[in-house]
This record gives sequence, C-alpha cells and structure tokens, in this order.
Amino acid sequence: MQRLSQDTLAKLSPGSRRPHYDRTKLAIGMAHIGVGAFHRCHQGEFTDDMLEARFGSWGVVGINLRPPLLTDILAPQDGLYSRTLREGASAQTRVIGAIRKVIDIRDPTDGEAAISALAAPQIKVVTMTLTEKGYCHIPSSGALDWSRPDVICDRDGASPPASALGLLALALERRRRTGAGGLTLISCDNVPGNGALLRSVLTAFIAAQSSPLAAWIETNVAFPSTMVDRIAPAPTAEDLVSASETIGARDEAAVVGEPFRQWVIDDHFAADRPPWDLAGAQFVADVTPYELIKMRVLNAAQSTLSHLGALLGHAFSFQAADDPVLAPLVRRMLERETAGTLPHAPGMRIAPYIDTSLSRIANSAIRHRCHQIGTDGSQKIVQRLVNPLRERLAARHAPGLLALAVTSWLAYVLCGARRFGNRWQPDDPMAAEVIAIGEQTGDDFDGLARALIGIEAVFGRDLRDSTAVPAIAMHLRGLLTGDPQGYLRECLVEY
Ligand code: CS2
Repeated sequence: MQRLSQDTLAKLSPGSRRPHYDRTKLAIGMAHIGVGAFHRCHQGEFTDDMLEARFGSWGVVGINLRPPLLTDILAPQDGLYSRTLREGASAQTRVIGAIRKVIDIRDPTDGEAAISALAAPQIKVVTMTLTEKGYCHIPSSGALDWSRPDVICDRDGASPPASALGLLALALERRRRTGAGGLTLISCDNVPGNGALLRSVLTAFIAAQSSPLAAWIETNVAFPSTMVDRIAPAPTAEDLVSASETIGARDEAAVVGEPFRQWVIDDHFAADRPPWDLAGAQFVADVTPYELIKMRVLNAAQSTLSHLGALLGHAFSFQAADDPVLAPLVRRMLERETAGTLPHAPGMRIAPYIDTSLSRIANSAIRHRCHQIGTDGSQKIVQRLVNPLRERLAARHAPGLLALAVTSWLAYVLCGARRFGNRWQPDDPMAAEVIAIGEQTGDDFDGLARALIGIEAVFGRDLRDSTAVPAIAMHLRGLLTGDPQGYLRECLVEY
C-alpha cells in the first residue's frame, strides 16, 4: 500500500474526506511544540476546519523534543495524517492537512532549526502540548522546579535544549535580537491557569539569566490560557491499520478520538489571531471557570475511574465507567461534592455536563488504557481532585468521596511497592517517593497516610492536620488489603 502523502492525496479511496483547501499554497504562520496524538486530533482538526472556512497563512510547523519522531511518521507523509472519530459502531475518518513541516530536536543542528523556525517573523502563534510535567513546575505551588534535570541542563546552556522552556527562552531571545515581533504562546495542557503558569515558569527561568529578555517578554508575548477537550488515546497498531485501510494509503500518524471536542481560549493575543472561532472554538474574556469545570469533572472522573479501575482489574477507562460499583461512586462524588466547588461558566450547565462527561468516558469505541490515564498522576491530581477536596474541607465538609478519589491515586502508585504486591510499575515522576514511603511504613496505615500527605509537592502543607488524613488511612487499608471491590461497595452504602 502506498504511503499517505501530498502525491497520493488525490488517489485515496473514493469518499475519503481530505482538505478542501490547496495545501500547496498554505504558508506557515504557527508552530506547535509536542505533536502527539492529542494535538493531531484536537488543535490539528480545529485548524483544518478554520482553513476550510477561511484560507489564510496558518499552516503549522510541528516541533518535538521527544518521541514520537515526526521525521519518521509525518515527514514522509508531507505532514498529512488521518483522524478517526469513533462512537458505538460509527467511525468517521478524515485527512487533516494543517501541518506543513516537522522538526525533531535530536542534536544541536535540529535545535538550531527549531529555534530559527520559532523566531521567524511570520510565526505569530505557538501552541503547545507538553503534558503536565513539561512545565517543570511543582504541582502544589506552580513554582518552577529548579531541581528538574531538564531545567538544570537548560540553565547550564544545553544544546540542543532539553525542555520546552529552554527552547522557548532561546527562541524568544532570537526574536528580541532580530526584531521578529511579538508572539502568542498558547498552552493546551490540563494544568490550572495554563497560560499564567507558562508565563510564570518561563519568566522565572529567563529572569535568572537575562533581565532584558524578561522585560521584552512583558510587552511582546501574550500567554492566553485555554481549556482543551477531546478524548484521544495513544493510537494502537490496529488503529493505524484500520485507518490505512479506510483511506487506501498507509498512514503511520493516524489518530483516533471521540466526536466531542471543545476549545475555549482567552482572547488575549500579542499579534494576529487565527480565526479558530470559525471552527467552533470560543474566544472568551476569562477561561478559568471553563477550565476548572473540565478538570474537576471530566478529568477527575477519568483519573478516579482509571486508578480504581486498574485496582479492580479493568484495562480501559470505558470498562471502569460501566462498572456497577465505580460508576455510581464517581457520579455521586461529582454531583454531591465536586459540583459545589464549581464556578459558573457561560453556556456550561453542571448537571448535563456531568452526564455528558460520564457517557463520553463510557464510549466503548475509545480504548483509553487505565494505565495511560494513570501516567503522571502526581502532575494531574492536584487540579483534578486535591483542590476540590481542599475547598470542601475549608468549607467544613467531611472528606467524603473526594478523599477516596485522592486515595485512589496513592493506592494506584503504591501497587508498585513490593509490600503491596508489585502489581505494575507506575509511570510517574513521583512514583519512587510514594513507593519508598509505602515500603518503609509497614502495616501502619495511619502512619502511611500521614507520610504520604506530607509530600509537599502534591499536597502542600495545609492538609497535614486535616480530617482527610484519617479518611485516607481508612481508604488505603480498604483498597490495598483484602477485597477492594467489597470495600468500594461498602463506600457506596456509606457515602
Ligand atoms: C486524560 C486526558 O490521560 C489523561 O490524563 O485524562 O488526556 C483527557 O483524555 C483529555 O484531557 C480530554 O480532553
């Protein structure tokens, strides 16, 4: 089978949906850092829709600091790939054309190519999906974590840069020196206040080295926050085969997602703004309420269902969302506890949003592995679960199901400890710390809960004497000894 490319685009299977605009005339006006499945399925599709609605110079140069290697999967395809939306038996495949060029940063020459791409005057916007840990911040405080190996390398002038912060610092310095003009940096990750967080970690990193650049950024760079939403798991080998068969060309960069999508963006740009609103994105004055609701409902449900789902032996989050014990527990948490912590966001009504979120996770055509969602939980649970729990406790409520959900993360990671059966190796920058505490504490669940809540980078300092500690101790015992399913059934009666 021929590879998908600009040349084979005209020869795809009849009926294959492909870009309606002339890609050969598409100039590059944006960059994206972190071209993974989520970007290809979300911003990639919004940009493609926007270009179809109004053609303009908004082609994308994609830059990756880590695998997947874009030069393997996208360069041979001239940046083209298919995305398939699945729900029930329905599958809609379409070829997306927004990416015009790709750069992998593997050596200093690539690093220079990426810096000069980002410093080009025609680039007005840089979007990014770095994952939560890509911001190199301390989850509980948002402060830049100077002890991160990538940050240390980049502070010491690594070439090529190791982190997105290092890359952006070099590119912005180049723009300042060459007069390339202002830039809008758009974080598309599920971190709270993602634009403000990006601004603060980047400024902290830069201010330690160059005050002229820090001052230039103040007036020339905008950092709108965004809320991004579409469930788009890592594609599997079967996904690639099935997409290739559908379009009639081999597609190594195919992605799969759900039909639902949402993108809300702070309307604060340094220079030209891509008209993503023509594709259904919303430009708003303040994205905060949208982002809080999304992280505390959809993402919180995904994390809780995945951690507990893995403990009960489910492979995929849709199975956990259909579990007769887990489904009502999570719904109850959202309706009775989380809902009271949510702000008002125009157009987002909470009860239907909870319903929609739970049925999206239950979409069995989307095979999102519990372990994928469980990856980097330490970087996710503060905004998803710990902050709503903190707010409930401050309002003098009992710890409730939110404490069970927070414990589900701890129990998930502790399953990597020998004394809890070494069931899997959690992929999380803080796993070693949590597991070491688990190995040391013996059978003393109160001591274990106290030591775990003492992890300041996740829990801060304010929860140490709270009622959450005994609740977490009880849930740890229930989830990690005996019959976790029976324990969760009891929770259903209790809460
Ligand atoms: C998921 C998210 O893996 C995860 O952390 O919770 O990727 C989630 O699917 C997206 O935020 C949905 O918009």
